Amino acid sequence: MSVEKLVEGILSGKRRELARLISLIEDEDAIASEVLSRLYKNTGHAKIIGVTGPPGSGKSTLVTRITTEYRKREQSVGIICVDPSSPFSGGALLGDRIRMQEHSLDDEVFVRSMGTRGHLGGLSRATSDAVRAVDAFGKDVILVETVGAGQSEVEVIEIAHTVIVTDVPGSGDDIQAIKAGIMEIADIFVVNKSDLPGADKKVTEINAMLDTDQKMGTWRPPVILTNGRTGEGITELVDMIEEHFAYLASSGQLEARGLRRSREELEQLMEYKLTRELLSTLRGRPEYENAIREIALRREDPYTVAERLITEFLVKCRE
Ligand SMILES: Nc1nc2c(ncn2[C@@H]2O[C@H](COP(=O)(O)OP(=O)(O)O)[C@@H](O)[C@H]2O)c(=O)[nH]1
Ligand SMILES: [Mg+2]
Repeated sequence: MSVEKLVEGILSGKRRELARLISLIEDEDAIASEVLSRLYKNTGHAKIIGVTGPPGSGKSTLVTRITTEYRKREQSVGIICVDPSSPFSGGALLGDRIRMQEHSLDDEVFVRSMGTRGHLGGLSRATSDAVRAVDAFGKDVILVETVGAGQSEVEVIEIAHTVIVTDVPGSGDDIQAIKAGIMEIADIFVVNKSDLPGADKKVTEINAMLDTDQKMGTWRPPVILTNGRTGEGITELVDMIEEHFAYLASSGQLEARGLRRSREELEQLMEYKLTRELLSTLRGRPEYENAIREIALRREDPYTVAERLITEFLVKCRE
């Protein structure tokens, strides 16, 4: 499929072309960057919501429920799922699959799970590119589901405007897990499975933890009780997402965030391309290979050589 056809297809709302682009993104195909570069000006309209938390805490169920609520509010929805254990990627319980089907017939909902092949760093890059593709496609809201565990999930979640961290009643150890890094990224806490014993206790625990948080800004993350099975608390949750977005806009953080992300992305791309460019011109050159030998023989040191090579490169660039 040509770049032209993909760009036009996506901008005119063709799901097949969007699905194709996401596959190209996953394969790190060069065409994907070309298409994304063409689509960039059409992005930046979607509200991006990250949902993270331990496996089995009800993320996929909540994502489905949130989608239903946004459809009621006449917003179109995209779902990107980075949870390998997710119903969207096949590990479904029958009930979840049936619930998702209601959306699979809805043209205003696009669901896609990301393959877990490749490196996790690559996965987070691929996820943000996929979100960008869905954004250009024109979805009003994009939900990104990831398992809350390592650093890569934290990175993935950085693309979201609003981060929802899910938890369930019981298991006091969870609180420790949350403290270890997920805590700081939460804009909204959800205690799901409110039908299970200990739900109120969990809410109190999280609130107590928030009380001791020194680094908290002007937004105190609310803790919301939900029941994924009945849908209780979902209206309140979506109201809170909207409130958080309005807060970001009115506090100037939305704009600041946009600038920060643009800078990070540009600098990451330049770093990558510059390094690749520099190394491809140096590798194989006798003086370069010789310098490496000299370093190994302790007749040169890598600090000085790196400094010299970069200075030489920059001087050449300025000529
Ligand atoms: N009892 C109870 N079970 C729930 C609730 N929400 C979701 N579940 C169930 O919890 C299981 C895991 O849910 P899932 O959405 O797949 O969790 P995920 O791994 O975080 O995406 C499924 O069997 C759901 O039906 C809830 O509010 N109460
Ligand atoms: Mg899931």
